[in-house]
Amino acid sequence: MTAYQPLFEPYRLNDRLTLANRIVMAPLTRSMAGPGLVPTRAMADYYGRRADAGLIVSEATIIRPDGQGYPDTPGIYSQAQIDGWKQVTAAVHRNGGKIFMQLWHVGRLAHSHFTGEQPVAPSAVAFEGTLPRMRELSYELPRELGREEIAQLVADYARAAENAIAAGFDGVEIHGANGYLIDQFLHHDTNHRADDYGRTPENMSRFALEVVDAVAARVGADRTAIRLTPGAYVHMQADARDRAVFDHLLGELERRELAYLHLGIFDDSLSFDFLGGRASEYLRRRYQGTLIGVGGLTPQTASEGLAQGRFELAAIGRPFIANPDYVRRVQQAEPLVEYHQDMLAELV
Ligand code: FNR
Ligand code: 8K6
Repeated sequence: MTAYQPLFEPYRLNDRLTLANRIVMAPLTRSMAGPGLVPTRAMADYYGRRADAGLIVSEATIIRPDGQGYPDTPGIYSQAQIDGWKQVTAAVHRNGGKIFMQLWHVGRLAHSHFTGEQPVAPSAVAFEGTLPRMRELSYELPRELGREEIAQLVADYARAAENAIAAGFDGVEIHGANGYLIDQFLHHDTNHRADDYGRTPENMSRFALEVVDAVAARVGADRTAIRLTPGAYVHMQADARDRAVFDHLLGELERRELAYLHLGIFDDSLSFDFLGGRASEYLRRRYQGTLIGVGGLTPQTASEGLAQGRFELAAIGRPFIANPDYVRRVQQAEPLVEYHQDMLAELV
């Protein structure tokens, strides 16, 4: 028996996928890929150790070279990367787990230091600031994407999804959160376009939905998921008009019967006036499909959220870095090791 029973009930995502419990390992960038941005043996071991989570979402993985904004983040566009990821998915499956790949393009948060090119974005609006841990580098002014380039990006997301399935993943999560490329289309701060990708909720949702539809057409809606940050709280400024964009987008997403919708936020105790409360509450009101809650959850608050129907699955980020055996510790009501950012230096 456990004090946190709701976390340990199996969950049927859809006809294809059933998860052993409600605990999701959140996507966590670790910047540990090898040369060529190829996943390593150490990464396979790291994910394999955490396979008792009901679902693992991989660290954000770039769909093509110009999507890179941090050092040594893995990719999914070369054969060597696909082969590297095969070791990871094999380790997770061998230990009885399931794993989705998070598909990433950072848009204006890319840097020529990594890519050799000017970053691309919906609009030519720079993020004010310096790169994390690389203070000598300021973010650059991005170039506005042309329409053919947008179509190419959509195709590149679909190709990346296909590569992820070839590498043995159980599905893909499109990274539409935290101020990266897709999120840049969804907020007025970063989307100043005058064409049919800008100005109105329908237009501003268009890129996200085109990516979702292209990925779902390639790998199946039941293996396609998306992560969203309706309250712009990181890498951009909130604008009350963004609410209408998410209202529209969520209605469209619900009709598509995806594997799940995942909130992207560091702290879900934050309240957003223009969303009428917490980001998770806003999503729940607008979306009746499977929702993953996240953001400072403890075993206690995660269990309560599940029991109250505020979300169906609970994602755990930093505690999973500090506790490879998070699931076992919670099940046995053992104390957890506290996360510290120095733990990012090593894959344990
Ligand atoms: C993150 N987070 C994150 N989110 C995401 O969508 N893709 C990613 O690659 C990363 N990378 C990442 C790295 C590190 C070091 C941290 C701490 C966080 C956010 C993460 O998935 C999660 O939403 C937050 O950490 C909040 O959950 P916890 O940590 O409070 O359980
Ligand atoms: C050895 C170097 C490891 C560096 C990796 C860190 C990169 C983490 C990027 C994830 C996103 C972070 C966003 C910052 C959020 C602030 C929250 C309020």
